[in-house]
This record gives sequence, structure tokens and C-alpha cells, in this order.
Amino acid sequence: MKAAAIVSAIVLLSQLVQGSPQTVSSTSKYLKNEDPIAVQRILDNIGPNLGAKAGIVVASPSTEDPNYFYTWTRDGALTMKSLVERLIAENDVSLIPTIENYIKVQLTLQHIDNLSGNFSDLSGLGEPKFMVNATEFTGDWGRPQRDGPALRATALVAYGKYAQKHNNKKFVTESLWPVLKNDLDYVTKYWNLTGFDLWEETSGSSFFTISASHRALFEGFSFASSLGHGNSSYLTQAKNILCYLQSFWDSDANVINADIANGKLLRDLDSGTTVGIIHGFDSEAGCDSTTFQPCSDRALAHHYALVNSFRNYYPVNNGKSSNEAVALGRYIHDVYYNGNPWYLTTLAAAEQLYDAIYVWKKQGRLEITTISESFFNQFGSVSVGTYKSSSSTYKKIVSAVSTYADGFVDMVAKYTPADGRLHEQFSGWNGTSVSAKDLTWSYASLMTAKAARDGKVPDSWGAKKVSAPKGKCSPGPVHVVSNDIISVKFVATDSELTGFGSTSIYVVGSIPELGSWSTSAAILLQGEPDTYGVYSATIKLPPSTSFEYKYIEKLNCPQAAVEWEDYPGGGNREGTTPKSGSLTLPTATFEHSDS
Ligand SMILES: *[C@@H]1O[C@H](CO)[C@@H](O)[C@H](O)[C@H]1NC(C)=O
Ligand SMILES: *[C@@H]1O[C@H](CO)[C@@H](O)[C@H](O)[C@H]1NC(C)=O
Ligand SMILES: *[C@@H]1O[C@H](CO)[C@@H](O)[C@H](O)[C@H]1NC(C)=O
Ligand SMILES: *[C@@H]1O[C@H](CO)[C@@H](O)[C@H](O)[C@H]1NC(C)=O
Ligand SMILES: *[C@@H]1O[C@H](CO)[C@@H](O)[C@H](O)[C@H]1NC(C)=O
Ligand SMILES: CC(=O)N[C@H]1CO[C@H](CO)[C@@H](O)[C@@H]1O
Repeated sequence: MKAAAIVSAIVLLSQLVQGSPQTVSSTSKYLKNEDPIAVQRILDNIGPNLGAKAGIVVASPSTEDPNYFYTWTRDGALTMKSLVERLIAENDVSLIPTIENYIKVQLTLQHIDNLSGNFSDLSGLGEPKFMVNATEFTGDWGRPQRDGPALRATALVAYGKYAQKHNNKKFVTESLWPVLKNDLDYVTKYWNLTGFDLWEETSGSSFFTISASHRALFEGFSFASSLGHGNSSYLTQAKNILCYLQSFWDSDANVINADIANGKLLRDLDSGTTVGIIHGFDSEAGCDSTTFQPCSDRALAHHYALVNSFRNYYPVNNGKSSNEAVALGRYIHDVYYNGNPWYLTTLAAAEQLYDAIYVWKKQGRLEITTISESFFNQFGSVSVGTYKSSSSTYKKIVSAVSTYADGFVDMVAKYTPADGRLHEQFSGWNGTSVSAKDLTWSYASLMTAKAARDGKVPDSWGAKKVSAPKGKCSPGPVHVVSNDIISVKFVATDSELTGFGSTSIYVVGSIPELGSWSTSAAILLQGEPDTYGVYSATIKLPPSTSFEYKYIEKLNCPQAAVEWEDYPGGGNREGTTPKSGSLTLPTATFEHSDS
């Protein structure tokens, strides 16, 4: 054969092997390029790098504006979960020492007595963050946060199953189980108390935390059983949690509520819910709505409403048509660093859809219900019903949803700087990087979104076996008896606060629940869902307690100037809780003179 003939034979052969030559999409190219950067940056942020203790996951190397040079239980757990999934999907055994160091140092963190409590009654596990040398953080903070132990339990179970399969039982019994047991016991005991949400701003009950708690105990029970430590309390409380979780679905408004305090809605549309949905994904659970699977009608209705809330919100989203992906922040009217879009929330929206597509393909059909109808109608008018994979409607929808999902990644790609480094946020005005640099969680979210797009889904956690709760929900072993506490509502009006980038109203006061006059620990007043310009916060206080307080306005970033309300006489407001019942304080009105 002549050389040219050999070359063309090789070309022909390689085309046969690869199938017909296809153009690689820009989404694939971006992810392929960014994925190794993400893994490397994650590993760079884990001790002993950066001077952190071995296994400590540093949130970001940023030490000022903002200072994220800490380890958060939540961020660390979600990052480790993504590394364990990668270990399993790619057989990347080089990750094992990092994962095992992480697990070992958690036992130290669990034993630190801190401002959330102590180890003896496990209350200290609710502490949200620690110094990178694995010592206590003593500053003001939104604490406790009850998602951390649950998320860590899930990361540990994922690695525990892998290690058991690969003959590392010794590590599981000696190092992993002691940490996991504490987390499972913590969730079992405390899930039914309030705490701060994943954004560390709102004290109450959140979909994210409750759904993570359910998964942790449900899969924790089976895993513990496989080690001979099965404890029926885990399963009993998993059932109670699942029952309570259903109350976050609002069937009238067709939304998943994000945060609830004292039976009142604090916020509905929130990207934290999407992060909760992808965390709870189980590729074998179909489109189950009890566990809010990514392709469930509830989760798709949430996706639709959440994305729409951001559609005309950021200037970077301008000009997108009504079924194109857009950049997403945490929630609208967020003020933290001006409330820009985040990489991890935009990627979570893509990941939810990749998960959904995976399941539709696996089961060979998709279902449209009256709940998910509006999500599907974005891509052309379709009727409620079940569509088999052979139908043209199915094919049209799957293709459109794939394009739509890629669009979220494309937004992230567009605003990723040339060096591939992901901050926490990108400007809603022009897409430049904002807030903490090299955010570990941003990179973890890129890795998991790519894996979902590639069809490399995490192992099942048994969600298929979850049965829908019936009857009245039972409380947890530790719960608040409502007459022990008084709901105190703070209300303020300001008709000039507009959306993206404006200031927010807070209340601060003399008692710890009101931040002890520290403006950085002030309580954020949330916009009332139905009343324009009215903001409120409801907190719990003991009966017959007197306190002083005052309202402030500020941007939620460290250097922001604080504007104190102009209260007659320059003094403080005063309040006293009654012996029982609730208390609504007089409404404060902010007025702005243009001077
Ligand atoms: C642990 O913390 C709880 C409250 O969170 C407290 O009641 C208990 O006394 C503390 N125990 C120790 C040994 O500090
Ligand atoms: C841990 O780090 C903090 C902050 O850098 C420092 O103040 C403290 O002394 C360190 N503790 C130990 C035991 O190294
Ligand atoms: C089972 O779990 C409960 C709740 O966490 C705990 O109090 C109890 O000690 C556990 N039982 C055993 C045998 O470990
Ligand atoms: C505790 O559980 C009960 C029963 O599901 C529920 O009504 C209540 O809102 C829960 N409270 C918290 C703070 O989780
Ligand atoms: C982009 O917007 C940010 C605010 O989010 C601003 O600080 C920055 O100067 C702008 N940069 C450019 C290049 O316009
Ligand atoms: C070691 C330490 O700082 N412990 C503190 C933990 O928090 C409690 C309050 O809940 C303090 O009293 C301890 O001093």
C-alpha cells in the first residue's frame, strides 16, 4: 500500500470506531478543559496545602474581602462527596489518601466544644465552621447549622461502601464508623430543631437541610446495618423527617418552599432547593416526587419558577428568549456581595436537568403532569401524559432539555476567566469575577455537573425503597414545645428598596438572639411574599424577656456602611415578650430624603 492509502485507511478506521465524525459542542469543550482545573484547584485547597491541617477542606484561599479561609462542614462534605463519586466513576485511586485524611480529621472537629454546644450531648456538631488548623472559630456567626452532619454522613457512607468493596474494612470500622455514628446520632436527635440555612442567613427550617437529613438517616441506617450497627432510631426518624419534608411542597402555588420559621414562609424560590434536589438524586428512584427526584414534577416545577425569577433580573440575562438558560443567583433580592449570579447555583440548574435526562433515558419514557406542564411547555406546546422514548414528542423534549441544560453551563463558560479560575460569583452587570476566589464549592459543582452530563451518576442511596408517608407527622426526639417559646415579629417598611444590588433592612439588639448589638450578626428582614415594600423577620424568644433593639439598613458585605434608623430621641426601641402567645412589634418606616 502507498503511504496515502494507508493514511486514508486509518482515517476511515478511526471514523468507524468513533462513529460518524461529529463536531464537539462548545459546552463539551469547556467542560473538558475546565474539569482538570477544577480537580486540581480542589486538591490545592485541601490541607496540608495552604498550611491547613491534613484533610481540612479550605473554603477558599481568600483571606479578606471576604475571608473564607476556614473550613465549613457543609462545603467540605459536598466537596468530599464529589471526590468520592469521582474516585468511583474514574477509578482515580490517587484521591484515596485525601479522602481518608478528611475523614480522620472530622473526628477532631466533632470533639471541639464551641459556641453551638459541646460533644457530650453532640450539640457541638451543629457548629458551621472551624479554623483551618482544626480549632474553634469564636466569632459571631449564624449557628447552629444542622445540614453539616447530614451532608458529611452522606459523603462518609459513599466512601464507606467503596472501601468495604475494596477490602479496606479496617479503615471503615476503625476510622470511618466512629465519625459517621456521631453524625447519624446528631441528625437523629436534633433534626426537628431550627437552625440556619445553607446560606447562613435565615434561622428556621429549610428544604435543603431537611432533605439532606432524610437521605443521611435513610442510607445511614442501611450502611450501619451492614456494619452490624443497625439502629432502628435512624429509620424511625428518617420516616418522620420524610413526612415533614412533604410540607415544603406548596400544591397551591406549585413551588417548593425553601425556608419556613414558626409555620410562616420566609422564602419560596431559592437555588438552595436545587442544590438539595441534586444532592438527593438517586438514579434508580425514577421520577419519584416524595423524595423530590430531579425529574419529579415537583422538582421540574421548581426549576421552571426559579429560573423565571432570575430571567429579567440580571443585566447579563438580558436578551435571552423565554426558553433559554440564564445566570442564577441564590435568590432574588439577595444582597450578599450585591446578590450576583453564582457559579454553583447556575451549574446546579444544569445538573438537575442532566440527572432528569439520565432517568428519562434509563426508563425509556417521560411523564408530564399538571404540576410539571409549565416546565415542558417552555419547549413547545405539549399535553399532560406519558411519552415513550420512541415518540417524536419524547425525542423533541429530550433534545430541547439537553440544549437548555447546556445553556446554563454556557453561561458559566462565558463568564469563566481565561485562566479557568472560578470565584464564588460573577457580576450580574458584566460577568467579571466577584467575591471569594477559587471557591472550592464552585469547582466541586463543575465536576458533578460534568459527571451528570456524561451519564456518570452516583451510586443509588436506596430512595426507591422509600415509601410515601401517611397520616399525621411525628416530631423528633428533641423538639420545641410551642408554649416554651414566643414568636416575635419585627416589621419594617421601605418602599424604595428595589431589586438587585440594593440594601436590606436588619434588626439588631441587646440580646444574643438579636446579635448583642453586633451589626454583623443582625437579623435580616425578608420581603413579605405578597406585600410590596414590607419586610419582616420572626424569631423565637423565651417568655417574659425584655430587650432593646433598633433597625439598620446595609449592604450585606463586610465593609458596607450601616445606616441606623432615625428613632425619635435617638434612643433604642424596647420590647418584652409575653408569658405565652406571640408578639408583633410596631412597624418601623424607613424614609429617604434625597439630599
Ligand atoms: C453541653 O451543652 C449543653 C447545651 O448545648 C449544656 O446543657 C451542657 O451543660 C453542656 N455540657 C458540658 C459538659 O459543657
Ligand atoms: C489556629 O489558628 C488560629 C488562627 O490562625 C490561631 O490563632 C491559633 O493559635 C491556632 N491554634 C493552634 C493550636 O495552632
Ligand atoms: C441508637 O440511636 C439513638 C439515637 O441516636 C441512640 O441514642 C442510641 O444510643 C443508639 N443505640 C445504640 C445501640 O447505639
Ligand atoms: C418538627 O416536626 C413537626 C412534625 O413534622 C413539624 O410540624 C414541625 O414543624 C417541625 N419543626 C421543626 C423546627 O423542624
Ligand atoms: C463590572 O461590574 C462590577 C460590579 O459588579 C464593577 O465593579 C466592575 O467595575 C465592572 N467591570 C467592568 C469591566 O465594567
Ligand atoms: C472550648 C470552648 O470555647 N467552649 C465553649 C463552647 O461554647 C459554650 C457555650 O455554648 C461555652 O460556654 C464554652 O466556653
